[in-house]
Amino acid sequence: MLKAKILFVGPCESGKTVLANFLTESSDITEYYPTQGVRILEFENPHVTSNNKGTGCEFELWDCGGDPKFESCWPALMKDSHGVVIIFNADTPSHLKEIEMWYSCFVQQQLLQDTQCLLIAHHKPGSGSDRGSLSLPSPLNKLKLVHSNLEDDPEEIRLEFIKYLKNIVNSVSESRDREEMSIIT
Ligand SMILES: Nc1nc2c(ncn2[C@@H]2O[C@H](COP(=O)(O)OP(=O)(O)OP(=O)(O)O)[C@@H](O)[C@H]2O)c(=O)[nH]1
Ligand SMILES: [Mg+2]
Repeated sequence: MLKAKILFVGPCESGKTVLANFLTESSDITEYYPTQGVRILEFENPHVTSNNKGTGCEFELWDCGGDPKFESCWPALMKDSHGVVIIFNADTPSHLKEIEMWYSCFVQQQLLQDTQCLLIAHHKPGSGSDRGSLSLPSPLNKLKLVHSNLEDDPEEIRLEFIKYLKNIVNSVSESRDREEMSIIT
């Protein structure tokens, strides 16, 4: 069975833990407890199988704490990751600056492809649900950006996340195929 490791990173209190729990059907929304370092959630998704063999994939979702005091843990978090999801609040101006740092550190320096990265603009209840005005600076504007609003349309982010998982599984299984080929040639 294929295995894939996916990180949830981004500024504090942006909704990483809430989304991680929702997408893995782990638990409901509670009051805010800052994630201390990391929390690892294991899950499988019946809609996501590796393309040619039809077998499933075991995912590890690493829900990382956004506080910079955990910076010394980052190398351990990034190691051998296959995907990075950056979660932020579009209505918090400081987040736009912060996500450039998360992208540079967790995607560019890890030499991950942009297709292995997903930006989620999370809309908390009561925050502006305006989507049109969000324009991201380069190089973030090349990335896939999706919106999540668990109150208005929870299925939208569920479906987008499944699409993203399928891309990740394809890239993991392609790199495994290449590895197999390189051994016999
Ligand atoms: N009702 C509701 N509350 C939300 C939603 N998203 C975030 N919140 C609230 O915002 C708080 C912070 O969200 P978290 O997901 O814990 O934030 P985080 O990004 O994991 O923060 P760190 O772990 O400190 O990096 C939650 O505890 C909720 O109270 C949402 O979609 N609906
Ligand atoms: Mg958290």
